[in-house]
Amino acid sequence: MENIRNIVILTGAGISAESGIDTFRSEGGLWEQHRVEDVATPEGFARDPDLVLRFYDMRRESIQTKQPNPAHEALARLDREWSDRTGGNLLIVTQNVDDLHERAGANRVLHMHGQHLNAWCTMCDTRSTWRGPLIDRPACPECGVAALRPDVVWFGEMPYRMDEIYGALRQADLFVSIGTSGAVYPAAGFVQDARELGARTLELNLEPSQGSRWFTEARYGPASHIVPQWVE
Ligand code: BJW
Repeated sequence: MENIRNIVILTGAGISAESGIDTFRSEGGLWEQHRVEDVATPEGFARDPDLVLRFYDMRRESIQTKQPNPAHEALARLDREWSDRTGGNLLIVTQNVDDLHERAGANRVLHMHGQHLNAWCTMCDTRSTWRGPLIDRPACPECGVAALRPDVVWFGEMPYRMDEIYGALRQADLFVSIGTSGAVYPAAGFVQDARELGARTLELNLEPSQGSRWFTEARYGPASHIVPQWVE
């Protein structure tokens, strides 16, 4: 990684697949089992909150039983060592709502689509750590009103911390995309943004993504092999 100081790494569901967490669009993935309109839009939540809360309660429970894999561990090592080694900055932007990057020991992780282990009170706007089910309409620990929802970003909602992400992309010498299909914007557009801003672009995925033509370099295979190989 010669001449590279600042790196932005985008991760998607593929990095957690080998930890046993379902992806969305692979064969047998979550969107084959559930209708996106029903479980991942604000309209779906307004129509049938119980269905949506059950979907997220099930995933929140399951994710807590999963462990980081060698891909998360390799990125965490890179994250811990990068600034000492180079004086540069590294930011992991994840679309994933699991906490496997953090549990592997990564420090700089930005969850642009929210986090399973947070509940968001739509009444007082407080976020609280939440490990149990939400289905029983628990009251917000802050304001006492039963208006909690999973703190995740659904279609039609604004992903989190976009200014910070674009700020990091402007400084990036290298943009790396790992385990994402490139089907969902704005994350799918980061590669073009990074390229226009002068960064090198690298895709690490099981197969070419929808945006694969925008990458200057690519390696294909399971994340648990190709990510540690790239980091070494
Ligand atoms: C492996 C592997 C292994 C497997 N090793 N790899 C028309 C055109 C353009 C945009 C739009 C449009 N109509 C609507 C939009 C906007 C919309 C959108 O993009 N829609 C598309 C479907 C077209 N986007 C939005 O609404 C977003 N908000 C928004 O745009 O606000 C306005 C705005 C504009 C500009 C700037 C700022 C704001 C919000 C999107 C919210 C997405 N939410 C979800 C659910 C989160 C909560 C939850 O977990 O339930 O986020 S949907 C789902 O998709 C989830 C994921 O984060 C996201 C991306 O999925 P990901 O991670 O790529 O997973 P997969 O399954 O798709 O791919 C896995 C990949 O891994 C595959 O390639 C495999 O091959 C690979 N793989 N095993 C390595 N072992």
